[in-house]
Amino acid sequence: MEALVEKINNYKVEIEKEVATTVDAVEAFRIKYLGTKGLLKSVMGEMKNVPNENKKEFGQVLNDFKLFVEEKYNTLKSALEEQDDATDNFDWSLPGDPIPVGSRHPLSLVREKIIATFSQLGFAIAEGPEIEDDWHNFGAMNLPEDHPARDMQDTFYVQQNPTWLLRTHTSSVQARIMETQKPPIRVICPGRVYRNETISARAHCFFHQVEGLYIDENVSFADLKQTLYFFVQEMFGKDVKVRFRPSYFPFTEPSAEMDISCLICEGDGCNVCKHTGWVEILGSGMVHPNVLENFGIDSNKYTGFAFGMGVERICQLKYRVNDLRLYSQNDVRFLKQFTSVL
Ligand code: 2NM
Repeated sequence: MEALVEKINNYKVEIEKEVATTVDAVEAFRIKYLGTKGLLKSVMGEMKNVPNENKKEFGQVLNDFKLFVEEKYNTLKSALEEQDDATDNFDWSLPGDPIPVGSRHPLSLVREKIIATFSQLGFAIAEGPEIEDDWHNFGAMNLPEDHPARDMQDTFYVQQNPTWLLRTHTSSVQARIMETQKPPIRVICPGRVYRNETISARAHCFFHQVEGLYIDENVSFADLKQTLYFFVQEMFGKDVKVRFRPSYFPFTEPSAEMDISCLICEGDGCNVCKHTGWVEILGSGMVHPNVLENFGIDSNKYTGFAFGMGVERICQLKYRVNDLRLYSQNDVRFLKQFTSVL
């Protein structure tokens, strides 16, 4: 027992003198003293040769020794790390870690392009609340009380207060503009809108719109056509053709839907245009006199045109995105494909 303790003390003196200034040397120290076949293990093995009455005392000596070796190892290791920081084992000529730049969301790109185009024509940009009341979303827009869009099946109502709803179009923003401003009014309203639909490739419970409104004296259907023609040329190029088809909206009279010549088959007929050579891109019309009068705008003095388009729809035609769900799934493999300039 005495001899063993002395041997351990000698080891301590030896170990204290050890130096290790490289990663390899520190690792060699660990293997030599703390490894599975190292000195500590073999000294521990001496326990079986110690008489029972001394086992407790020797146990303490062993424990001290173990702590001593571990402490020495930690000291060597942290000295090495400090030295590493200070002396530059680092190869500064290595290339840097690339920082991913990211890219704009395709809907943002298209929305910004729409905004930029109408800005050129002097349209202001307005935003408004996504939670609306019946008046701004429906009543002021000339929708009768029994219009199916007002149905719970089609519109999300706020449970705590069913006089509130999630806007179904951004016309509600235009309602707020007409409420607070006098003609001339020239504004576009981008924003998210909500409709109660079962989610699929072709429908979602929300989508994005840009609606436009222009009210002044002598605003005509010709102004509407030329404005929207300018827009599609900016968005899809000078070669695109347009056509207007009569349609119906409660808030416009007359109303028209605008088609553009199919960019995918150039009019020859394909799946996207359902072999008609034309694809629908937006709805429009002359603002209904009832809508103007709802805001105290004299419909004998003023006329206006309005239009509404789905950003997803434009994006689908521009980028051939065939599943609406891709826009909100945040899959980087999808998102990173879009260039940041439109
Ligand atoms: C559309 C189609 C046609 C529209 C009308 C108005 C307002 F405020 F003047 F009444 N805002 N937006 C409108 C007209 C929207 O979306 C397909």
